[in-house]
Amino acid sequence: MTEPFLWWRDGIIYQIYPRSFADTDSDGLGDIPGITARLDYLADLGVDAIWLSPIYPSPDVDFGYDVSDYTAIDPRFGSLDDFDRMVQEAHQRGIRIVLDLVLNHTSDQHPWFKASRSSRDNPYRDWYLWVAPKPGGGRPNNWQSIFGGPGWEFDPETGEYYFHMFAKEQPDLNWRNPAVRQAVLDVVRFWLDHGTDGFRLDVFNVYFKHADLLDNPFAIGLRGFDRQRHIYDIDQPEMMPFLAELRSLLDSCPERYMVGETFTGGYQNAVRYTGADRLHAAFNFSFTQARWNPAKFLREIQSWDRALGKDNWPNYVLSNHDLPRAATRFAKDGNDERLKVAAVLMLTLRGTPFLYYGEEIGMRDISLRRDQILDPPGKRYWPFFKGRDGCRSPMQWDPGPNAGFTTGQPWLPVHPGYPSRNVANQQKDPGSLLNFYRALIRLRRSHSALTRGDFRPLPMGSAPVLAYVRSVPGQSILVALNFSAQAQTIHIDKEANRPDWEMYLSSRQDSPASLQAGCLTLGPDEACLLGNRM
Ligand code: TEU
Repeated sequence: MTEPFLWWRDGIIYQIYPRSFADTDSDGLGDIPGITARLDYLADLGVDAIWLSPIYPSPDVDFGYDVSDYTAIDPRFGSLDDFDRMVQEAHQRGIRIVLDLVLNHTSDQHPWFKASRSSRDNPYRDWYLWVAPKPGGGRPNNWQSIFGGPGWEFDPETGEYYFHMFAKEQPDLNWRNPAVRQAVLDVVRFWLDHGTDGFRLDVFNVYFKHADLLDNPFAIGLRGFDRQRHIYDIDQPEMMPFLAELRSLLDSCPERYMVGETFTGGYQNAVRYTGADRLHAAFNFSFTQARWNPAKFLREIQSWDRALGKDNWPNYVLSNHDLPRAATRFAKDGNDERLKVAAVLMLTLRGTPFLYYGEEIGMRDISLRRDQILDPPGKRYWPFFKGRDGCRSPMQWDPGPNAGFTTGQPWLPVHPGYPSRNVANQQKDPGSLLNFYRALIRLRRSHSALTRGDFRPLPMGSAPVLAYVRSVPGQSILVALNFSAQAQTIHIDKEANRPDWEMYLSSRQDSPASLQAGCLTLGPDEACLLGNRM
């Protein structure tokens, strides 16, 4: 019996960075009514869920990742009523809502922290990590902030340090305090009650710190943060019972989902946090680091698959709000052909694909002058690291002013290439990346081999090609991806012996790959799918 469609396993999750998606009140920031207004676009594209980067009130030191109220909507994004309407409209279109929960730290403007810092005996004091200076007056230990410098900030008013893994305006919560854990579960319940289908947990494996606040040992690395082995400030065992508690809360409602952002560590680390009493998934960021080389992609796919085993479901990410976009990395020449190859890869592997807004039209990062940089680590580390603003520029909807994103002044510049690269233009062009995504997603939806099917890579020798077969009983799909700009002929004798392979989709509409006597000849940068209904 075929299993029914399960949105987070068989579907596609589309990440929206709300302040850059669509602005309806001309303040230059995207908002929730803007997202609601674009749900038809998303439904037409074929996504099954949207993950929204934080929409809670925030002083924006880290652009929403510093939350000052977990159970409200930032007024610049709209109201709770707007949120409820968006959820309802999304659900009517079969689109689920995933919210970003940033629970390792709050904003320093959160009432919890304001109370906590007000005096040593405030009842909220123990909600954060306050520690007295060492006898000589020094910091409690050597822990660092990922955004630069020591992780401890001295508060002269109360004479103690507090810890912050990110900016000093993002104090870390004290997860060992049961009141904090209870408050967090109440937040989750609040959003479940508002119809939220899932959560993305920001840096969840940083929540707990070692109780004795021991110094991290030395490691070789570039930045201060990388010059330590993070054995005492990350990945503490107390996380497991909490994940189980959170999971049982989610499981009390049908088809809820949580995906965690494992901060540092590869698949070994992700795997231990995934399972029936843990997360549904931990992000696989390996494609965000891979070079354009089919062997490297295959190695990552197989390592993750093997490590996750049969019981856990993989996922794939090419871009997000913290990293240069895939188009910037892989298609520097402005040509979208490689992006079609990347699209096929993402949408035909065994695993949940996460698409980042604008990926479907091949949006590239913007480049900013130093005085335009807004992102805290970008300001701190320029020119070695120019920050994360580049991948957060406004969505390019049409060729009109500000790409149709806002009638006001956009909070970040729109990419100068928008008059040609935008949704409206690509909708009209049958050969566009956007129309290719739409066709591919339709094909994926109508073929369970592409979601639930087995994954069997075909041996390619040294050819710069990745080819594999996905199959369920009665249906096989052969995917072939040419990672080079030259035509490639590959031998797929065993597969090709079947008589009725037919071309389902090729990224080269004009001259798709040809299959003759067990040889498949792919054009330059071609991605194609052949189907077989035996
Ligand atoms: O990201 C974790 C994180 O700090 C890295 O991805 C970081 O962006 C990178 O190393 C560059 O320094 C999450 C969020 O995705 C990110 O946007 C937030 O800034 C961060 O947590 C703090 O909430």
